[in-house]
Amino acid sequence: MTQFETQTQPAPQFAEQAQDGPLVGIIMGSKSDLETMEKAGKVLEEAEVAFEIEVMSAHRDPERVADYCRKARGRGLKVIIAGAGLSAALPGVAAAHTDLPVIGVPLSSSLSAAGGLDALLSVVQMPPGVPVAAVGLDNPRNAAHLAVRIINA
Ligand code: AIR
Repeated sequence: MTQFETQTQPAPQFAEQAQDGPLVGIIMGSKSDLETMEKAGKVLEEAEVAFEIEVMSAHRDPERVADYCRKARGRGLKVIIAGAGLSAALPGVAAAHTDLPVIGVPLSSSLSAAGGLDALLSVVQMPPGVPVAAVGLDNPRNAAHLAVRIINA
């Protein structure tokens, strides 16, 4: 099997760091996002990359989001994966409070406008200088694959 036959390779060189703490922070705007966002955790588990998973809303709990993202680098995180639906501000707000790479996951829900296009545009349309790498709608797995690639770069 060549390295291109699988999407994600394990990151054995980080095994020691992984024992000390998470390298990837998975955050999401609501508990209702958890079932979908847990799929990112599964990919990271398979890649043997340590992660943590937390619910925090950019609109309902903005101070918590700011505090988490400001402290992320100091705590040893390398990448933040942020998933949210509707007016999905979480990835952008995260990127405003950290210089770590932020991967946004636009999510659909029963209240979505245009089948989730609201969240997709909210995640993608960041102002210059505050980057968010976006994956497809309801595709946290790709966010995790991308996080592993960033960590292994
Ligand atoms: N959300 C929560 N705070 C800000 C936003 N944009 C999003 C969540 C979820 C959707 O609103 O990410 O996808 C609905 O949340 P809830 O808690 O009402 O189920």
